[in-house]
Amino acid sequence: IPPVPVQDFSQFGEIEEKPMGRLLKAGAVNLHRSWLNVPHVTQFDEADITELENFRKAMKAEAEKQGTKLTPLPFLIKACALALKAYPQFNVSLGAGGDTLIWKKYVNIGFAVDTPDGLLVVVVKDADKKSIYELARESSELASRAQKKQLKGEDMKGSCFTISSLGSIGGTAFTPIVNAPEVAILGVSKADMKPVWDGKAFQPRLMLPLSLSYDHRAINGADAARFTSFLSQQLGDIRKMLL
Ligand code: CAO
Repeated sequence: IPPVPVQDFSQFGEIEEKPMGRLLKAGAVNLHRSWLNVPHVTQFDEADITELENFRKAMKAEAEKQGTKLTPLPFLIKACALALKAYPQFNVSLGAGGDTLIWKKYVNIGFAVDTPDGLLVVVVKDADKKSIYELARESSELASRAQKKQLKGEDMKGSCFTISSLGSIGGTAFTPIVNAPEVAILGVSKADMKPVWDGKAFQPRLMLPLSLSYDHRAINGADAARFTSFLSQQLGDIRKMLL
């Protein structure tokens, strides 16, 4: 690829050149490799999380008694784990020659953690087999270890699918880069109250924006739309997560 021409910025004003940190450099290599190798498409959708948020708020005190903080993240992990079981074509990696698919029989969900040194992806193993409380406890423990630079190698390995949640910060949508060799990543933006037509009137509903980027070599657009619809249904009626 043609290189970006080097410029002397000091001719325009004062500058300071600093080395990139180790984490930032490693992230830059991974993201650039994925960007160049993976033909990306992003599918957008929304989930009505009005009931989920009511339930989550009602359970917060109880969760604290159990020693954990109940954020939307464990529900997202659970919904993604169920979606990977329902649509196993998202739980694959391309084989070395590019003409086979490796189907994974386990469901490990990674999620991005924003730390002062850069981005880290930590992994909740066997997420499909864990309760919401277990997912809450484990994900907050992993995120806190990431912040304190106390992660072990194992904590960052073996992810099948990644969640990048920017919902606590803001934004309406974004196009995350697939964490190759995975074939899909879910971007989550800030939930917002919106008027939703129920057939008779507009109702105020809390809508969560979802952005699913996927590797178009492994996944087709129709399956991506089915996957986000499924996620939207699970998050829209969390009773379905029990079935
Ligand atoms: N919409 C609205 N509010 C949201 C939300 C959403 N989608 N997601 C979280 N929030 C709110 C919650 O309501 C919560 O507050 P209360 O529990 O008091 O109601 C608060 O934000 C908690 O947010 P949190 O960030 O502490 O916890 P989390 O479990 O949602 O997220 C983590 C944890 C590690 C994912 C997050 O801290 C983080 O690092 N996100 C950044 C990831 C990132 O950088 N991605 C970019 C990667 S490049 O593709």
